[in-house]
Amino acid sequence: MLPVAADGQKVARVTETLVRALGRGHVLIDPDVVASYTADWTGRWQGQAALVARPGSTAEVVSVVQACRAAGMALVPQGGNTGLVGGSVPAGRAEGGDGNTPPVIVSLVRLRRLDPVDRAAAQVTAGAGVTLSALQHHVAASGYGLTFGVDLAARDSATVGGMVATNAGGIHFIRYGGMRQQVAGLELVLADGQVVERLQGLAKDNTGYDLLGLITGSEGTLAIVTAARLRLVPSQPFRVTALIGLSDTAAAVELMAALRREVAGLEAAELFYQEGLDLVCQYGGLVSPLAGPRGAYLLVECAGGDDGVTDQLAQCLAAAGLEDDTAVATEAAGRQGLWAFRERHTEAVNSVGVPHKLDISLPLGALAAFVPAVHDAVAAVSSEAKVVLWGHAGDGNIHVNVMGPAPDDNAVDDAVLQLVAAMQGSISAEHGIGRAKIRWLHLTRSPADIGAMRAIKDALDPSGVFNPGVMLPPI
Ligand code: FAD
Ligand code: 2HG
Ligand code: ZN
Repeated sequence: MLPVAADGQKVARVTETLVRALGRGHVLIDPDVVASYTADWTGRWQGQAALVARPGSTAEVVSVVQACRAAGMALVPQGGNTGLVGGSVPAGRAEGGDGNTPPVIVSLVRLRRLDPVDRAAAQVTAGAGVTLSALQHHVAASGYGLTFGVDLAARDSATVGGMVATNAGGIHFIRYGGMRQQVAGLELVLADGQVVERLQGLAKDNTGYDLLGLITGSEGTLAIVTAARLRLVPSQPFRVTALIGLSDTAAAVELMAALRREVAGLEAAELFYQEGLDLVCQYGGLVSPLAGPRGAYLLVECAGGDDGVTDQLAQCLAAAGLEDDTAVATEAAGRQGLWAFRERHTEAVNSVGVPHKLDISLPLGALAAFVPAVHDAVAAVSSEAKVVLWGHAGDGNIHVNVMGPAPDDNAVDDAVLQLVAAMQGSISAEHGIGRAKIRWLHLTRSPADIGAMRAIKDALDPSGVFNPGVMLPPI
């Protein structure tokens, strides 16, 4: 360990170097300002940082990486800081780098390059710091009838770089897949400061390992994403949203199967329950259009070239005898009103306290059995816990939020994730591993899997400067 004075001198030297490279306004050292970057969105994760660097170009990112590497300081890449597994904030001292000095947070929000939409390729190149909503507006404004296939409720803050780094899923996964399916190219800064520029967006390119696929979902542990070349999909002019009250999860799974078969433009199939709806209504001052209580709710969105999608949806709901249990909207305001019941779950839960967040996926056939089983599993370890479930049911992805137990009491997390592993599911469907899930990685990844991941980390970041303490367990 370095003596404290040497530690302070080192931070001062790196600060000086970064001020020269980035300008004084983009090297943040005031403890109050730095503190606004060191806590995560949920309030569950917070740590210490030596400073925050805000590079405004790829060359400046290289300067930050080189300066930190030379000083033996670790780096925590950060985008919109909406991640839900603690990966975007430092843990504090004693992890990575020289194991003594707190890390540098590299905020990528100033990388706001937005190239003109490439109509022929249906692609666009965006800087890592572009928010999802800025990307959506940019693509819509091109007038080419294109849109971006991934959407999520944190759209006003979540960035392209963060979404690539987490391989974000979101509400349209059922139709378009997640970020990995949209990435046609990346620009990266590696741990040794070299830049990999792969932004041509070639449809076919079998030249070696799939580096783009590997970096997508690497949670800032292998490289810093500075820009992405993203695929676009045709925007659908007609859209219908339906909130459907159902007897239970099994009925929701059955309806989803029918929708997949019979409605060509199914874009979202989102599940939630009475507890969550009540919480959202209370928090947001909203009133549900369906009389409760119901055993489950499905929010469905279908989109297509004309209102034929409404007919397809109506026929499907009629066949299931659900017309009277459905609220439908086709106008933007009405659709947004229905989406609010689903999208406001995260903020409503956070308003009650710091939740235990478990983002799991299961084979669709196991979903109906999982719901009562997870309530039982949590009740068995905590009598005070309140469980709220919701998620992207079309993808078998349930967000298990548990309120009540202290944030660092892992009993409920353990009970839920053991159950998920026993049911052949995944302990992380779309949010990643971050700091939150490391101790459970072994439940669904074998020693051979984890060994391969570690070998990749060691090869690309041998000094462990990128996001130490995230994704991989300590050796
Ligand atoms: P951050 O939170 O800043 O970072 C996330 C991770 O990426 C960290 O490990 C960080 O180190 C790394 N990182 C960030 N930028 C870079 C970069 N340029 N290069 C390398 N590494 C980087 N997620 C979903 O998948 N689906 C959802 O439906 C969804 N809904 C959400 C709704 C709400 C209300 C909230 C608060 C979050 C939601 N999320 C969802 C989680 C979150 O929005 C996503 O994980 C998002 O992709 C994070 O983007 P960000 O820019 O905020 O990244
Ligand atoms: C969602 O789909 C997000 O609402 C957040 O992925 C989930 O807050 C959560 O647990
Ligand atoms: Zn989600």
